[in-house]
Amino acid sequence: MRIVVLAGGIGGARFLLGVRAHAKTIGAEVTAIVNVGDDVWMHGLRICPDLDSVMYTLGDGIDPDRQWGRKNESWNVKEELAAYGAEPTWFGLGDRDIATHLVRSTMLAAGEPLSAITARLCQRWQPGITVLPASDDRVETHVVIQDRAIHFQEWWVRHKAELPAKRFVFLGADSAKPAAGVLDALNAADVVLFAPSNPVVSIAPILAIPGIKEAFKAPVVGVSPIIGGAAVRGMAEKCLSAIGVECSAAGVGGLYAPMLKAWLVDPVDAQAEVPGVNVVPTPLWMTDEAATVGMVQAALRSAE
Ligand code: GDP
Ligand code: FO1
Ligand code: CA
Repeated sequence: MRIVVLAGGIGGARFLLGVRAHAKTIGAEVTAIVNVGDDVWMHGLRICPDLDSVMYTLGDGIDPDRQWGRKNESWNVKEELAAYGAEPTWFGLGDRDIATHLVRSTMLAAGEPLSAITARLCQRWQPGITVLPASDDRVETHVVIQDRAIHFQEWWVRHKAELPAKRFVFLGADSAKPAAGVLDALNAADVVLFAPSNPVVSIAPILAIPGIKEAFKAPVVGVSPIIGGAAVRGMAEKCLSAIGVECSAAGVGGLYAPMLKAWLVDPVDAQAEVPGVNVVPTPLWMTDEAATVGMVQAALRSAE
């Protein structure tokens, strides 16, 4: 069996731990198609937060408290940059993490595509699944605030999502192509899962790349990141309100409805209705790997 998962950072990575565990027991192959909309240049380095969250989480290198960057991190370079007054000072690159960005940026400068670079980085982290960027082209999420647009990281990290967002723009998406391997994975898939990732800034930028949605031939099952009208963590409420979608399991399911065969919601949202979609209540708290495996099993059952 071949399972393809669309994923963002933390929610995507934690879901993939469960997908990988279940795939091992049934002998399935897993490919993750990961959002690149958060990617950014900082201090001359290319940072890919969602790819790195997936890679570090599955490779047991993620910081368990922050849930981004490396565990056992030190911050000497950050302090030295601050001593030079080098902007941006609001974005923290840890010393260990910087090694990843150096390898990536050097390979980009040599003309390598992000998909090949990610495969190279994964040789070290051995995630046990195939990790693909959604695109090898530059696709970047920018946030339209009052009178201008700023990079998603500036909105989220610098301004802590406190500047009201009018809309989100995926710069470059229109002319971007799916990364090497993405369409092949979708064409060969037996099932496509949407991780419980942020629908607006993690899943939408993947779906905005022409050719990806069109390549869904297998049944698609989505998992709600919203439980009881709230995001489990992160900024989904603010993102959904910016695009005028109710922050609820039904609201997010409605966004994906034309693509979905089934939509997993937590039992507290059992009443949610998504026209034309089989709504499946099942516990959606990824408290540990076993709980997440239960979600994956329910998702695979509802694809049948
Ligand atoms: P990011 O890129 O690091 O923001 O991570 P994602 O976009 O992949 O995931 C963020 C989403 O994960 C948030 O909207 C959360 O609501 C969701 N999430 C986090 N933990 C859980 C959980 O245990 N269960 C469910 N259903 N969603 C979760
Ligand atoms: N998040 C923060 O809140 N502050 C930071 O300084 C920060 C640095 C950072 C560096 C590398 C990386 O891969 C992620 C980093 N993040 C940081 C997380 C990231 O900004 C966002 O949480 C994600 O892009 C949302 O998915
Ligand atoms: Ca993200």
